[in-house]
Amino acid sequence: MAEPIDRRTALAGLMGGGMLLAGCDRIASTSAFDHAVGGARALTFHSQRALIADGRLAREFTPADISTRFHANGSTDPDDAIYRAHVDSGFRHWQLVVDGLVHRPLRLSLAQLARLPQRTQITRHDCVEGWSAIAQWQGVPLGLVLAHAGLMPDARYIVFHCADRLGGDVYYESIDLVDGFHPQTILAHRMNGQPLAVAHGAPLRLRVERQLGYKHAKYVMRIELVAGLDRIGGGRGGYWEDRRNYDWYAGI
Ligand SMILES: Nc1nc2c(c(=O)[nH]1)N[C@H]1C(S)=C(S)[C@@H](COP(=O)(O)O)O[C@H]1N2
Ligand SMILES: [Mo]
Repeated sequence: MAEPIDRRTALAGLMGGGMLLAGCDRIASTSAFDHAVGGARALTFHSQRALIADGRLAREFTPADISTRFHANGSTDPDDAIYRAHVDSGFRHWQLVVDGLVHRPLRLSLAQLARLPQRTQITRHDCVEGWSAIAQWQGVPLGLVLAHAGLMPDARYIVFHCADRLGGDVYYESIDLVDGFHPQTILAHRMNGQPLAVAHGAPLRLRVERQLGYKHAKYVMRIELVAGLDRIGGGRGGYWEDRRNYDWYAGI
């Protein structure tokens, strides 16, 4: 698909003011303008590219397809003291941190996340260990949160820092902006109509439906926007990528 706006056109549009924007894709040009003026809904060039780069959707299922059992895998009950305190207080004081290469670092409570526009989807989770299960997930499109935070031009990757450790190392994962702004990429806080259980990543987990299970970070505490992944964890973009050489892009 041809890009509706390229960097040169966008820059020309910005320098020339509103007039030159008339011929451009509406969302892209508005976003470029917002970005240039530091507007509250700024999307960067990268994120515009992400929005249009690959819109393919993962398959969605019907309520009748939902699995009666959904295995919980990896960490299922983190023992981190701060996390335990959040469990004990029903996550009332928990806040998601969004920081790094953003114009407006955010701290969002569960209540605030629940008040943002929601997406609900019934999808199949595929683990490399050889099992799959279908569930309904509800959450906030990650792209919305990113747009609120306003990405800086250098932001290329989204890192999810988790509350749990496996074998001594903190679990983390990362995705690029293409998947970050994909409509089915959500920060899920409900599963099958219930608040997310601890075993499945309470209070908040990533659903990135076009990739394998290990990319779906549970217990997300902090989302960090970075220019590169080399200085995060072992430098390969995720816990299993570092440990077992799993692919960073785990497309299904
Ligand atoms: N924080 C964290 N996220 C994680 C894991 C983990 O151990 N810790 N395991 C991953 C793997 S390998 C899979 S298959 C899924 C399992 O999600 P589930 O427990 O809801 O089935 O979470 C992924 N995300
Ligand atoms: Mo997995």
